Amino acid sequence: MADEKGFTLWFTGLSGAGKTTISEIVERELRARGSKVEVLDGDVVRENLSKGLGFSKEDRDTNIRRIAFVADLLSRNGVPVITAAISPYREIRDEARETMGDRFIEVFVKASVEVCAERDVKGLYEKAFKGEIKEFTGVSDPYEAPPNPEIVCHTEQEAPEESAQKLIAYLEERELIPAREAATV
Ligand code: ADX
Repeated sequence: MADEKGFTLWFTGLSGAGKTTISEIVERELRARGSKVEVLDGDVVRENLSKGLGFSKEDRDTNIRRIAFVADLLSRNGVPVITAAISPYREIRDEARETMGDRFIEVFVKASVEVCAERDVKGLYEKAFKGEIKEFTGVSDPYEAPPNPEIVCHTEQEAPEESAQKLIAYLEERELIPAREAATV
């Protein structure tokens, strides 16, 4: 896509809420439209850019500030970015918003601790409830929900595809991506 507009879809939500799943669908859809979108996923970032960081408030803040730094660099150069990290602290998300201004689009991927624990895709909630993992978001560590996100994905009721479609529609609405051309017969 020539002359793409840069923006950052900033996902926030509990582990297991659906951030990675939705981000993958949106990424696929944007790429299918010729976009140079990049994804910064918490689990992946922690394997490289943030390797060695843990889950204290200080380490999480460092992780999120690094993600915001890269998202800002890319998005201000016309590259669409999707970030998918828990990003539990409001103040640090607001810092990212401050830096990126209009380019920052906060997406609350919303599911309760109970539902995420029931899904327990990675088996981490079980360990967290037993106390085998300390400082686990939503169980033994805080999660500060965004008061005014641009978009909320209610993943307890919506399928990931529906959430992704909602995001695509929002981006089209704001003319950050071109509307899909009607299929020709
Ligand atoms: S963040 O708080 O710094 O934004 P991030 O999204 O990068 O977190 O990483 C969260 C992922 O790390 C979770 O999806 C989970 O797989 C794993 N994890 C391991 N320990 C914890 C913990 N104590 N709290 C939350 N997630 C954890």
